[in-house]
Amino acid sequence: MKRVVSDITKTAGIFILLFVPACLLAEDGYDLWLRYKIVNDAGRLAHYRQTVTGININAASPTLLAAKEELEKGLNGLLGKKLPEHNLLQNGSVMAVKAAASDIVSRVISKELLASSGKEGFIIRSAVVRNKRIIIITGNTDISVLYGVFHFLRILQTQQSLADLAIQSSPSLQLRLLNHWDNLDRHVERGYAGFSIWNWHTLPDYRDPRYKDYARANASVGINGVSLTNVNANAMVLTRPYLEKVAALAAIFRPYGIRVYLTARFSAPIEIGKLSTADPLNDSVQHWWSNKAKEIYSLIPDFGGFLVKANSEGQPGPQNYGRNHADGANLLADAVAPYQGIVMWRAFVYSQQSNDRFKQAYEEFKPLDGQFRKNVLVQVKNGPIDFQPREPFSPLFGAMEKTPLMMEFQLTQEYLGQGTHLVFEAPMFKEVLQADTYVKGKGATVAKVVDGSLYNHSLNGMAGVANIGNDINWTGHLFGQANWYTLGRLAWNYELSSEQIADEWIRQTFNNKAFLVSTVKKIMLSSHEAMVSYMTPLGLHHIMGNGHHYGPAPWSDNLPRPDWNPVYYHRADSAGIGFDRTSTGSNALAQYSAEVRHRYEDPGDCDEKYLLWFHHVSWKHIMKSGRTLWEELCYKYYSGVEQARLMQQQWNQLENDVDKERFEHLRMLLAIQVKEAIWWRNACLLYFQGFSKMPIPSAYEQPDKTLEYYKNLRFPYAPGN
Ligand code: GCW
Repeated sequence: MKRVVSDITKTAGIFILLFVPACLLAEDGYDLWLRYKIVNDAGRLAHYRQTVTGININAASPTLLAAKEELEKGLNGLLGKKLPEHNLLQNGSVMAVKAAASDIVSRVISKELLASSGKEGFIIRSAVVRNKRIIIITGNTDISVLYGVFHFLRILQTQQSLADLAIQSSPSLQLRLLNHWDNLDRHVERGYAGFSIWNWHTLPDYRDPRYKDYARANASVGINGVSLTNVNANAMVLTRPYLEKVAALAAIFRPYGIRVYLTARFSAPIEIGKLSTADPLNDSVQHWWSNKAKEIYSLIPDFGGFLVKANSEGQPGPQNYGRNHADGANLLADAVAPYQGIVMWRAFVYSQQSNDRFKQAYEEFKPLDGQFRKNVLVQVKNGPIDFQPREPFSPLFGAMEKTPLMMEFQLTQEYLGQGTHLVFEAPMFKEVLQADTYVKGKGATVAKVVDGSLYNHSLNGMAGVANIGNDINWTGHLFGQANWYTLGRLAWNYELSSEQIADEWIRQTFNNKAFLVSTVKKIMLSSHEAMVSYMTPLGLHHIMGNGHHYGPAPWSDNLPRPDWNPVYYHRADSAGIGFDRTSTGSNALAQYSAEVRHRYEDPGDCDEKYLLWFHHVSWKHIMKSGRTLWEELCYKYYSGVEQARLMQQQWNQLENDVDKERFEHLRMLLAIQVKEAIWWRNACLLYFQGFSKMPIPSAYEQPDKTLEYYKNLRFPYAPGN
C-alpha cells in the first residue's frame, strides 16, 4: 500500500513538474531579479537559442570568473539547456572580454567609444568576425565586463531582441552605495526584514554563501560599495578581530566590484584607543586615526573609507571639542587619503537649537563650504527633515558650490509603511532628482548637483539606506526588492524613468506576460502617491508614532524635544494647519534660491503637494479644486485609501499569473496595507477635526472607531526601533 501511495505521489510530482507552467512554481523570492527561468515565449526562446550557442570567456581573474559563472548560470537557465564553451569563435558565440585583452575588440569597437566608456562602462555589440556571427561584451576593465554580462542577461530576462545589439552604457555616478544600519548584535535599525545578514559571530571563518549572492545582486545593478554598519556606530568594528571579519566580507565582494566602507564612531580613539580625547585637532588623535587607517588598509587594500554621523541625535562629534564638521571630516579624510580613501560626512544634524529643524543642516554646513578636504563628500538626505513620504528637496543641494554633495535616500521604509506597505520608491527619488534648484538659472537640477556636473566635482555619489535582512526574500516585503533594484539602476543612470525601472524589475521578478506586466506596473506606479495621500497629504509631515515610527500619532506632544513631536510639524489649531516657513514664520524658504522661494511663498500659488510644508493655512482656504482645505484633506485621505483598495483589487486579478507563494504573500500584505491606510485616514481626520470643527463629508464612509481608540493603541514591540 505504502509503495502504491508513493508511486502515485511520484507520478503526481512528475505531472506537476511537467505541466505546471514555470511561472506558477512556488518561489520564495530568494533569487531576487536573477531568477533565470526558461524563456516562456516559444518564438523568443527559438530566437535566443539560434542567436546564442556558446560562451567564450577566459576566466583570467576572479571578476572574469564571476562573469563566466553568471553567464553560464543565466544562459543555461533562460535557454533551458547547457551551453558549451566556445574556445574558438563560432556562430552564436557570446564573447566576454576586457578590451585590451583581445584584438577582436579593437577591430570591431572604436577607440573613442572605449575611451568614453571609462572604468566601469560596458559595450555590447553584435558583430561578424571571421565570418562568424558573434556577440561581444566588453569594456576597459574586468568589472565593466561583469556589468555587461548582467546587462546582457537583463536583455534576455526582459525578452528583448538580440538582433543588431549596439549598446554602450556608463554610470552617471561614481559611488553607488548601500548603507546598512546594521548593529554588531545583528539588530538592524529601521530594519523590517529580519536580522542583519552579517553574521559577525561566525565571520571570518564561516562565509555564508548568501554573501556572494548579495554581491551578485548588487553588481547586477551596478552598486559598487557597501557601508556595513550602522551610522549610530559602535567603535568595536574598528578593532582587529572585527576588521578581520570585515576583510572576509571584502574578499567575497571584491570580484563583484564592491568596496566595503565602515561607519566611524567619532569617539573611537577614547573607546578603543584609550586616549583621553577625540579632539580632531589633537596630535595623538590624528596619529591614532592614521594608524587605524594603516591597519585597515593592510587588511583591506581597497577599503573605501568612512561614513560618519557626528553631533546628531546624541552621537559624538567634533562639536564636543568646540570644533566644526569640517575639522571632524578632515581628520578622517587625512587618515585615509594616502590610500585613496574617502569620507562621507552626513549632514543629518539637529543638535543646534534653531527655530525650525528644517533649517539646521543648512545652517551648520553651508558656512563650511570650501573647508573640506578633497576626499570628503557631505552626504545629504533627500529632504530637509527625515525621509518623509514627501519632502521638498533639501536646500543644501545647490548651496555648497565647493563641496561634493552625495545623495542619501532611504530604501528601508521607516516612514513608508515599514515592512507591510507596497511603495515603489522610484517616483519619489525621481521627483527629488529632477527638482530644479535654480541656483545657476533654470536646469540646475538636484541630479546635476549630485553628479557633480553643476560645480565640476569629480567625486560624486548616491547612497540608499538598505532594506535588507536575513528574511528568505531579503527585504521582507517582496516589493522592497524593487527599491533595492531602483537604487542601483538610478545611481547608474538617473535618466531612467520609474516606468522603465518598474518594467524591467517586474519582467525579471515575475514574468513577461503582458497582463501581469501592465497590472503590476499600475500598482507600482500609483503606490507612492497613494501612500502620501493616506498618510501625509498636502504637505503634512512627521506625524507618525514616537520611537518606532509605526502608524499615525499626529496628537503626540510629550517628547522632550519639541522637534520630535508631530504637533511641532503640523501646527493645527482652530485657525488652520501647516508650518509657516515663509518670512512671516521660520523663513526656511530663504534657504532656497529666489525662484524656488517664489514658487512656494504664496499659499494661493504654491504647489499643493507642498502646501502645508510651507504655510499655515485656514481650514476654509479655497484649494485649486474649489474645495476648502478641510474638504480637500478629507478628499485626499479618502482617495488614498481608495487607491490602496484598487492596488489590492489589481493584485487579486493576478492569481493565475503568479505562483501561489508570492501571490499569497502579496495578497495578505495588501490587505494589511488597506487596513492600515484606513487607520491612518481615520486617526488623522478625527484628530484634525478637533481643530477644524467641520464634518467629514457624509458621502464618505465614516470612521468606525473613536479618536481615543486610536490614541490608545500601543506597539511596544514594533520592529526596527
Ligand atoms: O530617520 C532617523 C531614524 C534614526 C536614524 C537617523 C539617521 C540611524 O529614525 O533611526 O539613525 O534618522 O539617519 O541618522
